[in-house]
Amino acid sequence: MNIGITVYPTYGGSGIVGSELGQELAERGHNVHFISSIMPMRLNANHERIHFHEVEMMSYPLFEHQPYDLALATKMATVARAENLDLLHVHYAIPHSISAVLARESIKQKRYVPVITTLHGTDITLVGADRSYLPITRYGLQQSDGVTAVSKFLKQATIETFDFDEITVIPNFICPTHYQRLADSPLRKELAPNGERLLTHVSNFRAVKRPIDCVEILAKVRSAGENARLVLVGDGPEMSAVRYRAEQLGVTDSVLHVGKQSNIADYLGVSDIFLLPSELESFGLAALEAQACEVPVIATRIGGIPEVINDGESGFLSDIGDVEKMSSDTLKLVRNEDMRRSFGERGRELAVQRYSTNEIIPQYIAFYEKILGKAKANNA
Ligand code: GMT
Repeated sequence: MNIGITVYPTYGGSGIVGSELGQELAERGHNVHFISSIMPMRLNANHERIHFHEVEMMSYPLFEHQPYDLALATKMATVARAENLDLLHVHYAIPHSISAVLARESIKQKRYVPVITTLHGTDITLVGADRSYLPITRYGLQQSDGVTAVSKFLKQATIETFDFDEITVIPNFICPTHYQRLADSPLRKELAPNGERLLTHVSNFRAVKRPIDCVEILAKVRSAGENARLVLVGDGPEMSAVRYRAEQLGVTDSVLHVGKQSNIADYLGVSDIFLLPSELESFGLAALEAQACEVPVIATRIGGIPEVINDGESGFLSDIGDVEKMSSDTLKLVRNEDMRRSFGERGRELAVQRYSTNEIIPQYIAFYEKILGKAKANNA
C-alpha cells in the first residue's frame, strides 16, 4: 500500500506512535509518506520506503495566524495525487482529520482517497471536548472513513462526548527488541554512580502530567532514608515549577534533568521504578515502554492506565494526587529487590503479550484493508 501519515512532529505520544507505525509499515513492505511541518522525531528517514513531505506555508501580512490546516490539506491532496496514495492516516483529530477530509473532497473527482483518524487523548478529552472545537471535531469523526482509538477508555469517552461510536480500538505498541532491560549499560553508572535507586519520569512536562508529584515522591523516599535519584526525561512548561519544588524540598542535587532524548529506551532500560502520576492519560505510552524494559510502574488509576498496568502485578495504581500512597508503594519497591524483579518480569510479559508490534501492526493493516474495501464498494 501507499500510505500517507500525518502527525504532530514534535515531542508527544501521538507523534511517536504515528512515526513508529510508519516505520513498522515500511519494514513490512509498504510505502509511507509523512506529511507534516517538520520531520517527525523518532523517524528513520533513511529508509527507502519512507518519504517526507514538508508542509510549506506562505506568510502574508493579512494573516494574523498562518492557516496551517489549509496548507496541510493542500499538501495532503498534492501528495495523494502525485504518489498515488491509497489512504490518508492522521494521528490526533485536531486539525488533522479536518485537513484530511478537505484534501479527500478536493480531489475526489479524480480518485477517492479514504481518511483514517486515530484518536490519542486530549484531542477528545480536553481540546476536542471544548466548546470551541467540539462541533468541528465531531464532524471530522463523522466524515472520516475509519476511526481508531488507542484504548477502550478513549473509545468510551468519545461515545460519551461526541455521541459517535464507530470506533475500533487498536492499542499503542512497543517493539520488544528496542525496549528491553539494559542491566550493564554504562549509562546506569553515570546516572547512579553510588548505587542509587533510579526513579524515572518521561513526559512533555505539561500540567496534566503532574510532574511535581514525582519530586514529592522522591523527597519522601529520601527522607525515609533511601538513596534514590529522580531522572527527568523531557521538557515542557512545568519544568520551572518542578525545579522550584525540588529546591523547596531540598532535593535539587538528587534530581537529574536530562532533557529531551531521542532514545528513551536507553534511560528506561537502566531505571528501577517509573513514575507516571498524570491526571489524564488515555493510554500512557511511556508506562508501556517502561514495562517493556522490566521497570515497575507507579501511576494513577485514570483513563487507559489500568488497561496497561496490572495493579499489584506490574506496578501500583493510586488516585490522582495521592502522593502518600504513591510514595509508600515506591518505597516498597525500592526496599524489595525481589518485588522489583518479579514486577518487572511480569510487566515485560504483559507488554509483549498484549502490545508488541507483531500483535498490533497487523491490526492496523487489517483495518486499512477493511476501510479500502468499503471505500471501493461505495465508490464502484
Ligand atoms: O493527548 C495528548 O495529550 C497528546 C498525546 C500526545 O501527542 O502526546 O498524548 C496522548 O497520546 C498518547 C499516545 O497514544 C497516549 O499514550 C497518552 O496517554 C495521551 N495523553 C493523554 O491522554 C493526556
